[in-house]
Amino acid sequence: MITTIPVLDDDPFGDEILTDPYPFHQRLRDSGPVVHLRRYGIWAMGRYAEVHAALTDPATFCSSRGAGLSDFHREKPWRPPSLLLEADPPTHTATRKAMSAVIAPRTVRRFREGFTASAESIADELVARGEFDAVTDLAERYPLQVFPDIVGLPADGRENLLPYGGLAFNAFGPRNALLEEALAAAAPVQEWIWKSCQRDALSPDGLGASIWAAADAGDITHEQAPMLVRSLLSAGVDTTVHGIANTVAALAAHPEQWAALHADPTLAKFAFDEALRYAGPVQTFFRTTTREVEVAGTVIGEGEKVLLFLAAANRDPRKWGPDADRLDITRRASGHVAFGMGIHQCVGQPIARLEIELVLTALARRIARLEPLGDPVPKLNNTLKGWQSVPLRAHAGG
Ligand code: OVM
Repeated sequence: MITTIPVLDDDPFGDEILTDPYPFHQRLRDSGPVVHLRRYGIWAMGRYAEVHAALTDPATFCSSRGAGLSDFHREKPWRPPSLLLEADPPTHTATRKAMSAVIAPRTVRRFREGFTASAESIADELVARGEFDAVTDLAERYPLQVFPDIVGLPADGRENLLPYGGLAFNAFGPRNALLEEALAAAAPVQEWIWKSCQRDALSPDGLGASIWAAADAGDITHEQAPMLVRSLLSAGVDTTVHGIANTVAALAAHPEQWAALHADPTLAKFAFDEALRYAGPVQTFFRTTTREVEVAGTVIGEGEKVLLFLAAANRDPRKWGPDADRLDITRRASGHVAFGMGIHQCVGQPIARLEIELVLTALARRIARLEPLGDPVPKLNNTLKGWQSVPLRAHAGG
């Protein structure tokens, strides 16, 4: 069978698509299961079936050549590659196992009390104020209040966490203005991050110290320990900030969905998964082919970059039905790929889920109606979809 390969000229890292990616996602999915993006000479997949299949076949779609556009076989990475995200088995296996043990559900359960207190005090304050910005007053504040403490980071310099995350996620894209701008101010940020990954910078009771203890136990090496702490700092802040902002923004834009959540705040868990399906922070990740592979009739050569559109897969009507573009907190959203899928699926998930469940519950209990006070302002990043500002008014309710 001869199939013609669909070719698109769009720039998925251009301002237009980053601002509103969903029309492009639909064109991508409808163009075919595998599409060539001429501008970058790469392949792209936007349908759930193929994205899921690629994520769960790491032997063919590898990560050690980078999870971004840059091929680590051809270009020097902007930082030493992550031992988790940018590694394949068998290297990945030991580091992943150690990190999963550090972030075990049993450990994360101990954070519930502290996270709840933080979430409730912020929610109380926002309700008392009435008007607030869901990004600066909530989504950026709460994770920064709880996460650095559980890692055991030094008190000074935490303002470097958001710029570092922004840089790390921009760095998966091309060297466009977004990445250049993030790199321009990066040196002191990177210095602080690396210093904070060392044993002597970390409090003795945090997740950072647990990673170092895993090195003492021989589960990982002492050279690997600071690199795994770096993974916590790279992936642990911006993701949850954007996840909270996107969830609150989506629910505020759908008053009937917020009303349903307020009526039954135990729906917070489901509402969050649905919001992640509907508007996930991490829009895309790359893989690189380790061999020639046929996908749905299209042959992709060895050493090719493949851009997986997680956010497009999460709205694929072939998977989610004709109303895939609709936010519906009663939907069974499990199976979405906002956290990825397979061996690289987000290892920090228990922390992220706990954070957002508790903050959303605190808000849902107190706020009957969330009134948008103007258009949200998008925040552009080569990988993360989110907002710079989401002005809201909270209407208290019993
Ligand atoms: C890492 C990492 C993992 C996931 C996402 C990410 C910046 C980084 O291990 O450093 O984004």
